[in-house]
Amino acid sequence: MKLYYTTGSHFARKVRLLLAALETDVELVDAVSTARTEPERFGGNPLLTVPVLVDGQQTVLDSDRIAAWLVQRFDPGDRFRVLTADPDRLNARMVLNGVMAAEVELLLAARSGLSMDSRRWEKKRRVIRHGLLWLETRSDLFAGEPDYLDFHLLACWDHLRTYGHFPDLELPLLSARAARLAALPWAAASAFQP
Ligand SMILES: N[C@@H](CCC(=O)N[C@@H](CS)C(=O)NCC(=O)O)C(=O)O
Repeated sequence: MKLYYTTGSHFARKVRLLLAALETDVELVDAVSTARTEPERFGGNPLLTVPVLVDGQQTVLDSDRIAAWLVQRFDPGDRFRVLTADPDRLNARMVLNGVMAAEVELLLAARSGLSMDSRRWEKKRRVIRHGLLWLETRSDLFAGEPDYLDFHLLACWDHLRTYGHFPDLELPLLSARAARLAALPWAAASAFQP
């Protein structure tokens, strides 16, 4: 089984955290730069994004679909609630995915040499801000044993901190949860390497 990823990808990190939690090995294939434009770099993904899982003859695109695939194969009891249908947990995942996507746009726009003062980028910065504030008011969702929603939080949180997009906000409840997650023994292996 191969996972196409980059060391800086937070969408890939969610999957790597799940793999670590499931104690499941995978061969990591580093796409190196998401600026590349050959699908082969991305496990054949025509959308030119990571993560991509190749499991035998089966290719699985998109982090959450990869997570669902892994759980169906390796964790039928779904210990990390990947397959939950709870609308509040799914909304929170959606918001974390949206915050991560907004940050990708900011990072890649800056790396592409685009002017960063356009209203479009200001909106992306607002998405990050509003998203984190929205999550802080729902921090009761982040409680008990860590699950796949927490993997979203850790991947998103660390990435914003590492790449300098963390907004100037007080988020004490999320912050405490993120610190607890970062201390998990298997979290360090997938830490970002900017
Ligand atoms: N919905 C996708 C998003 C994947 C994604 O945007 N990955 C980023 C890296 S974190 C990427 O490869 N971006 C390349 C690009 O947008 O050109 C998922 O969950 O896997």
